[in-house]
Amino acid sequence: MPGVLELSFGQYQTVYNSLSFALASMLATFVFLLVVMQRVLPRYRQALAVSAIVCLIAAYHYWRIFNSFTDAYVAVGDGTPAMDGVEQSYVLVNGEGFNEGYRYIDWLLTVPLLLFEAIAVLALARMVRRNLMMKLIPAAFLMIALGYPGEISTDNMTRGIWGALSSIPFLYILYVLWVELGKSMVTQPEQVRKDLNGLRLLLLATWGVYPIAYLLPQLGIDGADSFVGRQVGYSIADVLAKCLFGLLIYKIAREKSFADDDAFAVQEIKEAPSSAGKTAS
Ligand code: RET
Repeated sequence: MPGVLELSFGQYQTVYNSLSFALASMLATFVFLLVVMQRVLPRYRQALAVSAIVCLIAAYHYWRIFNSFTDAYVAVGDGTPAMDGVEQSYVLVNGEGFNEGYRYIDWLLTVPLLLFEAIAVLALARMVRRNLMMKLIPAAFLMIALGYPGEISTDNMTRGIWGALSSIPFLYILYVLWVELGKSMVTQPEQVRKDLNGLRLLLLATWGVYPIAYLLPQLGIDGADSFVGRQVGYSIADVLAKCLFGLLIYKIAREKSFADDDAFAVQEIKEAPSSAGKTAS
């Protein structure tokens, strides 16, 4: 818990809007994925279903985080901000702390599912898939469980130690995705290979934001600034890692469906003449 923290009006609004933006994005992506589910072959629908579930779980948690935030902070001063020249600010009410736990529970559920959907969309042989999941899922659990004690600590040393421990499974996940998944990519059609590469880059770029946001206090950014930075950083990274990632999974599933089944491709192109079937839309 960040202790007694005072947020300026602008800082309060920034966190409020980031959480609200993330909640809206998760809900919209959830609906979108459900609607387009029929536009890929049945064998790829599981990946889309998992992606939709990830967005729903996240929407629920963002709703809880949002409420926890608005309950935890109360306005002090009665003037409207900037109108009477006195900045209104928000303080954390004692005893009603902002609960960072929702975020970690969300990750505990969604990170393994995200890894599952990335593997599922490849439609690899059962043993290869099993092998990858057996490595990735325990590592994802460890990464998040080890990060949490540091997240709720106000002591930089404690934060650093748990952060370093959590980074070990994090690096292992990146290694498995890069090296082991790379081997499976060789057998994929050309366009799918390109998209998968994009997926891995997106994963690296967005997953990299989490440890950086976590490290803000260590980087000399303290108190309210670090709290706001973390909330904004985690929210944006979550939207990219869940929503954008889900949309890319859909694109890959659609391309693979076209590549696997000519009749399905022809049927889909007839139904969607503007897309001309060259780029999956
Ligand atoms: C922590 C603690 C500090 C060290 C590291 C971390 C990594 C977190 C990651 C979270 C990814 C979450 C995703 C959620 C989307 O659903 C726990 C912040 C390495 C990589 C992808």
